[in-house]
Amino acid sequence: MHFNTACIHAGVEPEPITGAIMTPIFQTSTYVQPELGVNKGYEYSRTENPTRSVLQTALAALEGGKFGLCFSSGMSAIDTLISTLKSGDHVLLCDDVYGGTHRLLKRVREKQGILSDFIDFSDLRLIESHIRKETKLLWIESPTNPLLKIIEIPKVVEIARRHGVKVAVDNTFMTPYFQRPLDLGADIVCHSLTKYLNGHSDVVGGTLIISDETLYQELKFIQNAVGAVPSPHDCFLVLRGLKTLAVRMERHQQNAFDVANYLVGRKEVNWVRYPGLKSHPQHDLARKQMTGFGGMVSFELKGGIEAAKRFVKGLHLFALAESLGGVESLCDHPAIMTHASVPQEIRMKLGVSDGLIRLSVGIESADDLLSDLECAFREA
Ligand code: P1T
Repeated sequence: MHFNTACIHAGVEPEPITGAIMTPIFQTSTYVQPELGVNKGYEYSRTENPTRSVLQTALAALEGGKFGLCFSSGMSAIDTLISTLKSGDHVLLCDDVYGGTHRLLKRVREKQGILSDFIDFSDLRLIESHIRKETKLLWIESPTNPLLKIIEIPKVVEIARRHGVKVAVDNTFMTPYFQRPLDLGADIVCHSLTKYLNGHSDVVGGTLIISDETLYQELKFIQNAVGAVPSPHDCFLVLRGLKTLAVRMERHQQNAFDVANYLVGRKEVNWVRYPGLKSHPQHDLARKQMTGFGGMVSFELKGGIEAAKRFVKGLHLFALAESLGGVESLCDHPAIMTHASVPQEIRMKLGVSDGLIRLSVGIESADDLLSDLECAFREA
């Protein structure tokens, strides 16, 4: 089945009693058991829910994995994976990650003895030299959030295999439409469903996709034991969002190209980062590893925080808001918004400066988006 067809059909069967073509919202907490010790596959909705089961199957199919598990947020998906580790274990992460991932590792899990280092994964020798015998997991975002660096997933996998370490890829920015990390050798794929997979900015959710049955059973056990599960209604909404994933991603990309090319020509901008631009330092790697470049564009304004304040004030169509991946365009100021939880000295070292702006380019008419940016530059 081609990917576009799978977005609409994978995992979805007509409901057997009525023939309803859309998966119903099984808004129930529990299930009546016909006799003691006998059930119809469902006992309690923290453990299993039919709407969630369909979504989990669909997501696994789109990522080319055997198993999917869904959670109440991207963060709870990440934390469930971290919960497979024990005190003394070590995680090595790429340095430019979502601020919440940094906060979870450094301010929550470190107190419980799970150690972590954040390093530049584009330097493969650095990865090798930071792996220790306690290292259990390598964590990649590619492209990274917010600087859109590309990490060579197969090369990281090669290093991990040599050391018996697992590799997880947060594929939120690309979605399986443009990048399939399991095909590139990764063990685990993670998503914030809140973003492109749902696509309509009306759900917070997360998922983990895996093919190893033992790891799946362990994660499923934690999913039930901890209980950070999504509601049936949210699962329904994500299932609906998935149906248009392919067409949305094409349009996000088309608009992102227009926005990136427009920004390149502005004298108020120091640099523009979009993996589809030839000027992106890892454009060739992006072409090799991904089948497209997504809808996220980052750029640095000359004039720091004051210029940034004036710029965002001048926007009318791009909404000043955290998050990304919805049909509407959003503008984020990482230093003050999404990455405020990353300590300032680390942000500065990475290049998450006060002039940095991250755009989630939506699927509106590109002309309107460019006019909006024009207006903001006039203001700035
Ligand atoms: O927000 P939540 O659904 O819990 O997902 C967390 C998360 C995980 N991974 C990536 C790559 C993310 O970007 C996020 C959330 N990010 C934002 C809210 C943001 O604006 O970047």
